[in-house]
Amino acid sequence: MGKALVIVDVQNDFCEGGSLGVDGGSRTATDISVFAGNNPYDLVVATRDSHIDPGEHFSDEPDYVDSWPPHCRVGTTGQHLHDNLDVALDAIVDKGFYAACYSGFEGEDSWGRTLDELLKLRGITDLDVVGIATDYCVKQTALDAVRLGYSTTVLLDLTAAVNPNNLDQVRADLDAQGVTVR
Ligand code: VGL
Repeated sequence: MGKALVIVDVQNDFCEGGSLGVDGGSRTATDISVFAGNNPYDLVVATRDSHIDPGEHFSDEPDYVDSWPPHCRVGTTGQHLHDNLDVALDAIVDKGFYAACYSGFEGEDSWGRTLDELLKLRGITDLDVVGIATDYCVKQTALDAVRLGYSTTVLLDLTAAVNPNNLDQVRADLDAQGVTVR
């Protein structure tokens, strides 16, 4: 068995000062870095939201559920990983060039390998999922992971939510599908 750390969307636009900044985003980046320094994994992968023209995912009047202010545009610093994320990454997976993509499993690395392919190549069976946002991309990545057969844990203290009021529901949804929440 192998165990991977999947770091979801710890990007400038999702941290304080970004176009879709989430409270606690930059602190989460720091905390993940400390955690990763103290806890060895067989593989460490970061995902990035990477938009070119994601259609109705962007809106001038966003509802913050299905539509959002423009964020993480390819070629802008908003799309870059946050400076506080100081982790040796084995791979980066980009998602969402032309459509909304909440799950890291919908992305590919620069060789065109999906996250699932990358994990299988390295014999990974277990995943810890951390990052931003708890109630969107972290949740969807973890749900896809269990669907694909990975033993999956979300480390809640190493996540930041768009809407902290969603957290009870997120816990319930993850728990119902067999994701461990710690
Ligand atoms: C995300 C809202 C819109 C996320 C991405 O990374 O959780 N949230 N796009």
